[in-house]
Amino acid sequence: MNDLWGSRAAAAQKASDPRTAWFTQDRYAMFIHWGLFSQAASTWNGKKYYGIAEWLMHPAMAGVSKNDYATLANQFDPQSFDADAWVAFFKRAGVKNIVITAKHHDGFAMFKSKVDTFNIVDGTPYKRDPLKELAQACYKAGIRFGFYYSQYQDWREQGSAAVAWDDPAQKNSFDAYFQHKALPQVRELLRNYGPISVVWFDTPGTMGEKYSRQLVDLVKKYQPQALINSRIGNGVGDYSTYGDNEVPRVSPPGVWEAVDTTNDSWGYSVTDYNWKSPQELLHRLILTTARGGTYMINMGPRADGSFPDIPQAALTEVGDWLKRNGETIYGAQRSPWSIAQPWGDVTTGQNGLYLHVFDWPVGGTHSVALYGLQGKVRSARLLDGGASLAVTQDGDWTRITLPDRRPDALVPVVALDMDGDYRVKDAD
Ligand code: H79
Repeated sequence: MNDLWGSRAAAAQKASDPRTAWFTQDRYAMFIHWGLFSQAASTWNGKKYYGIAEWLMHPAMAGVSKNDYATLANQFDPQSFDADAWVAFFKRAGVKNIVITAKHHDGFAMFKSKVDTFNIVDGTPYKRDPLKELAQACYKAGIRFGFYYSQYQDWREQGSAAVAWDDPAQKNSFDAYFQHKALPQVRELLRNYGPISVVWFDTPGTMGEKYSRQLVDLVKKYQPQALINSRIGNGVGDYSTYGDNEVPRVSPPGVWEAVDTTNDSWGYSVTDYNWKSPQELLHRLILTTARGGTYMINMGPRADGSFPDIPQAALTEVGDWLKRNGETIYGAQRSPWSIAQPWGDVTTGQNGLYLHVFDWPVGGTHSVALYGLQGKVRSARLLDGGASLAVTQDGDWTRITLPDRRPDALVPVVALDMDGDYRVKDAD
């Protein structure tokens, strides 16, 4: 899916690129899907739709024409948007980087654009540029700022969400759209919003390599430190993005990220209540770190600029856990085992291993076991609270005895103090 394997090989070769150091260090980012689709929120003419809200125009959802869809802009007026409040939430959640939709497939720019009036400043009653305010607030607070730009699909230019670029009904050819809108808008974003952490492209479709390269050249010219994800297409990105909502089961090589939703939609939806629990979100952050990746969790703000309560509370709980246990994620490395353990998962820190116990043993001997660890474990303790724990190393098995009572944490962590030898028998 989404040019995965080809670009992963490209990124693997660049694993030592020093520009990616912060990305693999920080581990945790927030994705923000916000646009005209947030206004519709998966409804149209009083009818509810069940799918990813930002795809409402597609015939498989409401099948809204581009002229009807454009009327959403007349009401788009996010009076509750407060960049500093958003950033305070990012801090509280413990993310180090954010990526926000500057333009999604619907073609609407959430920033001031001189090349197309279909943008939030020129086309809505709001008349402000929220990306400018957000970029500045992030910069002040030391949160990295990146943007999403749908470089291939642009349903406004394509005339419909279902029509391919080579259809004779097109107003524009792909090349014309790319030269008159995509490139100049990405240039605007690269020039007017301060330092950019990540330029996040999506669904390259059949876009040729010359287009991918033009985008790379543009990013290199204005923001040489910015990282580009693999969905630019044609294997020219700096790191690999897995499929939507995919956390790989086996550790992949190279620099990569998993992108996940808090419910089942990216954009705000009034029909989707399938929220992941705080524990499930934390498990997926840990599983991603344990496989060596960076985790980006999505939030879909309401059209008015406020965040829905349930995911906000859930991500705040994860942030509270990170305040006490952050060393197991930030700056941590992948597990010496390339897959998860039966009881949880492992990350590697400065002085040893962190065992994240998802399933606290009930009954029998309260222990977790590791197979094949070669190095010596000097001691074991609960990371939060510090209680020391008994360890035995007998042949291929290392066993840590846990307290009978599960510590009161979203995920309890056992820290193993070791001498730097993390080799594992029969593991890569
Ligand atoms: O921005 C988010 C998604 O909108 C975007 N990628 C993430 C980060 C994305 N682009 N393409 N896809 C997701 C694939 C979408 C497939 C589907 Fe559908 C959309 C399945 C259900 C709705 C279109 C409509 C195809 C089938 C029905």
